[in-house]
Amino acid sequence: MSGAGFAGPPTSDEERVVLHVDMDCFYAACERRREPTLRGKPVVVGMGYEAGEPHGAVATASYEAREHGVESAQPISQALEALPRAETAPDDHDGPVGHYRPVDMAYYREVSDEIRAILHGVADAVREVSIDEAYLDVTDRVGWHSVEVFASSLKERIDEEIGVPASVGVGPNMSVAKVASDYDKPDGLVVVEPAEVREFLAPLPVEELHGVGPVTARELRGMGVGTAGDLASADRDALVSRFGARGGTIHDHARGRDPRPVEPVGKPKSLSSESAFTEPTDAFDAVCERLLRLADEVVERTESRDALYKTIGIKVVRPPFDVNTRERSLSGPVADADLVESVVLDLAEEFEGETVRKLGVRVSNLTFAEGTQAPLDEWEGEREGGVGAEDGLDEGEARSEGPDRDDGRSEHDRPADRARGQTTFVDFT
Ligand code: DCP
Ligand code: MG
Repeated sequence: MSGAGFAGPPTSDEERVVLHVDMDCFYAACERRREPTLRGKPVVVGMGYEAGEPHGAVATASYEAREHGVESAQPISQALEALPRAETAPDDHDGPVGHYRPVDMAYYREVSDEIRAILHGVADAVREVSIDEAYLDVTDRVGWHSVEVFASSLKERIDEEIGVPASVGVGPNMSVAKVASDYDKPDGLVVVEPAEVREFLAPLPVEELHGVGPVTARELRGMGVGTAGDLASADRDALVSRFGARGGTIHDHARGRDPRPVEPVGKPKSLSSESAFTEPTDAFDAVCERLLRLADEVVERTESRDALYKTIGIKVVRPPFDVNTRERSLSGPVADADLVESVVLDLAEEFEGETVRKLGVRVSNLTFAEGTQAPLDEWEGEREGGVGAEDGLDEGEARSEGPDRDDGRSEHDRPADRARGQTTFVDFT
C-alpha cells in the first residue's frame, strides 16, 4: 500500500489506487436480504417506527421508494402520504405502496461485519467510515489497467456472498473515489484514472465534492462558483480567506487532489515508511541499502517521540502485485536502531535474488516513554492481529510461522536475541 499510514511526505496522487465502497440503500438492502419478497419493491426503513404507526423518520428508502419522493430524514407520516402501507392500503388503491420496516441495527451490523471481512481481505488498508461505507487502498494489488475488473468482481462477491448491492468508485485518492462511487448509484462502478480526474470533476455541481455541504455550496454560488471546475480555477487565497483552511481543502478536492492516506480510523500504534524503486531490481545490495534507509527514517521518528516498539517488520513487493510481509516480535519494547537494522536485514534474507519493486519497514506495538505524547496525526492506525496480505485471512487471524528455524531460543536478555522471537505474516498497512 503506497502512502497509507506512512510517515514520510504524502505519496503523490498518481501513485495510488483507492476504492470507495458504499452500499446501496443499505438498511433497506439488509431488510431485503432476509425478506427476499421485498426485492424490486418500494421499501422504507424507519427510525423510531413501529408497525402500523405513523411516527418515526425515514432512515433510508429503496430506490423504488425514492422514485416517489421518499428520502432519508423525512417524517414517516410524509412518506406514508407518498406511499401508503402495503398491508393496509385500501382495496381500491391502485397507486404504488410501500413496505415499512423498523430499524434493526443489530442485524445491519452483522451484515456490515461480513462485508468488512471481505474488504479487509482484498485491500492493504481499509478505512471504515460508516456502517456501509469504506475506503480501500489497493495500490499494491492492482494497476489502473485492471482495476475495473478488480472492482467489478468485488461488487459481485459482496452481492453473491452477502446478498446486498454496492456502488464502487475508484480514483487516485479518497476524495475522487468518493465522488466516483456516488456518481452512478445504485449498482454503480465508476473508475476515474489520474489523467481523467479534472475532466470528470469539472462539470459536477460543487456540493458533489467531498467536503462541500449545502451551506458552503450556497456561499460558493454567491461567489459565482457553481461547479467543481469553477472551484478548481477559483483564487485559492480568496477561498482561504472566506472558509479558512477548509477553503484550501475544497480547492484541492476540486482539482482532484487529496493527500490523505487511507488509514484505519482509531488509535494509531505503529509507524512505517516505504519506498518504490524506479525500476524493479534483483540487486540484493540495493534492496538492503534501501531497507536500511527506511529503517533509519522509521527509527528517527520513533526517537523524536521517545517511542518504544515491540515488533519490527518489512514489506517486500515483487512485481507486479505480490505483497510479502514479515515481522518479528520482541519479548519486550525496545528503542534500538541497531536492532531494527539487524532484524530488517535478517527478515530480508529470504528475498535474496528476488526481483523487488517496493520495500517498507514498520515498527509496531508502540509504547511511549513516560511524560511524552505522540501527536495523533503522526501515527498510522493499526489493526489488531492483521490480515494475511497474501492469502486474505480475516482480520485477527495473523498467521504465525512460529519460532525462527535458525534459533529455537526464546529467553535471552539482549534485545538482539530477544528479537529472534516469532516471525509472522501480517497485513502491513
Ligand atoms: N442513515 C440514517 N439516517 C440518515 C442517513 C442514513 O439512518 N439520515 C442510515 C440508513 C442508511 C445507512 O445509514 O441505509 C447508510 O447511509 P447512506 O447515506 O449510505 O445511505 P444508503 O446506503 O441508504 O443509500 P445510498 O444508496 O444513497 O448509499
Ligand atoms: Mg450507502
